[in-house]
Amino acid sequence: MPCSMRIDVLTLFPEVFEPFFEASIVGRAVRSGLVSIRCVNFRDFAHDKHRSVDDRPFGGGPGMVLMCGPVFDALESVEAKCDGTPLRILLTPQGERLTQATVGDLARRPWLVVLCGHYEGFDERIRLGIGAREISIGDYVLSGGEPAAMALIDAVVRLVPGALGDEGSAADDSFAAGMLEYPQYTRPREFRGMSVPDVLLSGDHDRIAAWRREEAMKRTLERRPDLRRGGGSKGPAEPA
Ligand code: 6GU
Repeated sequence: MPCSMRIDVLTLFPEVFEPFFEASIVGRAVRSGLVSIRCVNFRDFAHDKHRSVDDRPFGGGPGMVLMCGPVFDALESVEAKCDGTPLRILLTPQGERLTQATVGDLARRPWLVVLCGHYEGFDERIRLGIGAREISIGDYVLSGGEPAAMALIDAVVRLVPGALGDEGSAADDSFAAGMLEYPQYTRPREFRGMSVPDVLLSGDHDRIAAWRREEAMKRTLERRPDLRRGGGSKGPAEPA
């Protein structure tokens, strides 16, 4: 299988990605050569003998700020290794919130470079200078961009054609059609007094499809009415 996507991850913690890149759907896509994923450590591009990558903020205040030098050098080194221009993604809680629509767009790009921030964030000149798409995975604070990078990469890789065994399953996913998924059951037919709905055992594919559409709609209206109002790309609606 030809490699249809390349992803470079720039991070201070490459080791946390190793098991993730080997497991499940992402692992299988990597092993089959469908995607190629590499990690680069900002620290390998530090400019001093202490291998510093961060420093105290000008103007004072808590925490440390990721410095320009190692970030620009790491980015330029990664991009020099390959022809073409990647889409740069800066993971930050200040970015646009990630949605399935964005994931679908990213899955069509041949090359992504994903930058994970840490500490109190990036020097503002990194943001200004690299022209990245800035993405957040939700309205809560993570200690760093690494879990966000894993979420984004998982969501993107499963949409690369061939990554899922059954090509139908991505189209059925929650959010793919602005709907949550219908309930699923497997054996046994009865568990602790709870039975599988009869329709699923009926063998009548039209009735099963109708039941699933109805359950998906019921669940979506109950839990995420904002998805039906066309707010799916923006997350839950703001309270009035
Ligand atoms: Cl991308 N980074 C951090 N540090 N926190 C987040 C986030 C990203 N997305 C949601 N919270």
